[in-house]
Amino acid sequence: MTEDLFAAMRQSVIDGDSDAAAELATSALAAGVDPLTAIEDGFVPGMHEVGEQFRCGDLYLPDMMLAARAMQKAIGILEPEMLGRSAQRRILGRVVIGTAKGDIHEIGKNLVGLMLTAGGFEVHDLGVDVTPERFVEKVREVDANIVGISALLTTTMVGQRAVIAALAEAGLRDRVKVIVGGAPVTRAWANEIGADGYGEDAVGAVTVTRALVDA
Ligand code: B1M
Repeated sequence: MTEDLFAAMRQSVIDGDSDAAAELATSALAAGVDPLTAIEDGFVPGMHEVGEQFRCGDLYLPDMMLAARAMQKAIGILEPEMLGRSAQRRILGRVVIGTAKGDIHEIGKNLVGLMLTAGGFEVHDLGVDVTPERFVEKVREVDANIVGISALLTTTMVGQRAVIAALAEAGLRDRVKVIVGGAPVTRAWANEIGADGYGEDAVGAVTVTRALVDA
């Protein structure tokens, strides 16, 4: 039963069918499916398939955009339930998060931000295509102790290194923990650029962030 639901979710993303994705997200909530499981096991595999077909030239940019829209519609419906489950008592830390300069992929970053919020962190989302200077400015403004940088392109991963360098230059590096993630990002890359943590997925990002602030 749940397997059929997940298969339909996957297909709705591949088809770029926002209405179907929304209906399936609503059905999942009604059936008591955990919203994060619905995203990770239902909708995300559809995105991976779309990415693979794009790589092979079987799908084009507009198809990828429609798929992203369907996925975002579904997440929008699941989001309140995810946040509602976290009756958090105290703020564990203040996070500034964004996608690296030159990169407009936001779904994974949004999911990480959502899970951090649900996990008890105060999250300041700078959006996509964020310059190192903007990260620095926001860290100062909100007195953040965690910086999260997402990158989905091999060409924009260097932007993560640039943010770390900018934080050091601004004299803020000792005050903040930096976590990085995104499809092409690895633990080895995180170590190479001097990040404090690496999140393979949204749950991993919360685990590593909690560990970094001793929560
Ligand atoms: Co783009 N794209 N895209 N794309 N896109 C990829 C990334 C690609 C792998 C597709 C492919 O070729 N197979 C490829 C990159 C190749 C590479 O660099 N090696 C690619 C390309 C080439 C491009 C363009 C260059 C295409 C073009 O214009 N010719 C272009 C670049 C635009 C730019 O950024 N300047 C482009 C554009 C787009 C769209 C705008 C159409 C759309 C994004 C829409 C949006 O975000 N609003 C899009 C999409 C949807 C994808 C794929 C299909 C899906 C990405 C996604 O949302 N995944 C993607 C293929 C793929 O990844 N398999 C692809 C679902 C999401 C939940 O997973 O983002 O991995 P993900 O996030 C995960 C983890 O990575 C981790 O946790 C998340 C949740 O589990 N994580 C973190 C992410 N950030 C983290 C931060 C952390 C910790 C963990 O700490 C801070």
